[in-house]
Amino acid sequence: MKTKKLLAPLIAVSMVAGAMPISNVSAASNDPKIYVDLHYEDDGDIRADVMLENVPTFFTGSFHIDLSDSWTTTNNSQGRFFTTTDCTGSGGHASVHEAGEHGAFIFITSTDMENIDFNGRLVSFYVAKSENYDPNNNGINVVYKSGENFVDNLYHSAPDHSYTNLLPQTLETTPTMLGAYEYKVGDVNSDGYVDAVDCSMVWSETKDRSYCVDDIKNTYQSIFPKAKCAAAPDANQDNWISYEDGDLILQYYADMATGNENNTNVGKIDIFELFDD
Ligand SMILES: [Ca+2]
Ligand SMILES: [Ca+2]
Repeated sequence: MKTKKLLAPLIAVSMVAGAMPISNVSAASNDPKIYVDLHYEDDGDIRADVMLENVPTFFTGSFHIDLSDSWTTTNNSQGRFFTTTDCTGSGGHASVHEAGEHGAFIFITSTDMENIDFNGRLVSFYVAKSENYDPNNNGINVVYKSGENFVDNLYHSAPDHSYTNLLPQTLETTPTMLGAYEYKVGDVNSDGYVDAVDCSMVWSETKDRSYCVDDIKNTYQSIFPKAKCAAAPDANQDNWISYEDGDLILQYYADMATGNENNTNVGKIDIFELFDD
């Protein structure tokens, strides 16, 4: 009976849960950074979003991404290797090319040689686990490469048509991805189910306080000892573990048990990237 009473006001709460999950890269700093954000799509494809943050405007650029031995580039189930979206509207274009067995090469240009703000999701491509997949060594990072006929760069042009390469300084302030951890949203004890046990674990730890996922990314096991990562208890993926996340977990469990639809991200497989920042 108590449960029934409790569930009624939760419908309004669960409506916010469909929002795009925010990145777990620290937002505190204004340093320029380029990083990869991994997502499981509903059909099981793993999408790698190439993200730019606080990078000054530039007019052309190219850089390499090291997928580590754990990943290879692949086509998604619709046969697409990459998708370019966000920068297209601002007069820019980005493309992804295979670079060796465990690498990708990104090429970006403005269509009229003008400096453009490319921040946000630059481009996305698809990855698959390699036969050497190692969950403890699977970071995907931008690397600086140069060769006899090329050098990786992000070129900002000055009014006198001189160029500055922004890439070295950007990589200096970009955090390194140490690992990417698969988890089920809301599965706090990592038993594969999102149920009342997970709900009670969240409620018992959040009676008096909330936890920022970023703050406990290395120490979460002292609070949620069996969780696969700090983000697992964060049911609405707002970067905070709070009492409401327990509510959403219980709502999900109740919906599954009663055959109701649940449109939140709870129960979905996601990937938490651990950075060294
Ligand atoms: Ca569980
Ligand atoms: Ca939350």
